Amino acid sequence: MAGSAAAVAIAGGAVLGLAGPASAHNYMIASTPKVDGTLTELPKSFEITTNDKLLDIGGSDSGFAYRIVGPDGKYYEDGCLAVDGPSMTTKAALGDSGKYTVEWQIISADGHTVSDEYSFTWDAPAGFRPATGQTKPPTCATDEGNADGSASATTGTASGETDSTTSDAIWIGAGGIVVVGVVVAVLLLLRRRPAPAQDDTDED
Ligand SMILES: [Cu+2]
Repeated sequence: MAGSAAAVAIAGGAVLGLAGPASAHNYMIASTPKVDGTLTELPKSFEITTNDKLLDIGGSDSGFAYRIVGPDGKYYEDGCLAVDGPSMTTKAALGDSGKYTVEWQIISADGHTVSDEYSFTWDAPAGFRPATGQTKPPTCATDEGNADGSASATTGTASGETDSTTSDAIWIGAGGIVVVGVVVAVLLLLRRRPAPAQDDTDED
């Protein structure tokens, strides 16, 4: 259904000589820590911000992933992630200093999956007690008694916004078709009907 709607919108745009609606994927515009940056303090949360709303259907975080991989190849994120508008956050207790990798996956506003990774350097402050990483990506534990509630605060408004964007495109496309239809109809009428004789002219 979305496919045919998009086809209609694109056809409408094409008839009018316009480009079809842009369908770009979300891309990362900011992050904590920064790409190739150095952390000297453990951030409250790790965050990736993209250029557009994330598609978090029903607030389920389905299709999203956020991993903080240590120099030892272990996973340091807590397994819980929160999606809010264009951003995704998670918490991680890092281990020893060294080079870490952030692996992330999000669902774009257009429903497509985008994933990438980047690295940062962890320069632990004096007295930091390194956490123990997991050999497998942890799942969000809700029974450990320290759930911070941020994951459950996730809302699923992105899908609604995307729907309205899609229907905007449909209406724009449909409008184009209607305009073209009217123009064609008028042209046909003008061609089919010879100019009526005006009653007060003397063209003969
Ligand atoms: Cu896409």
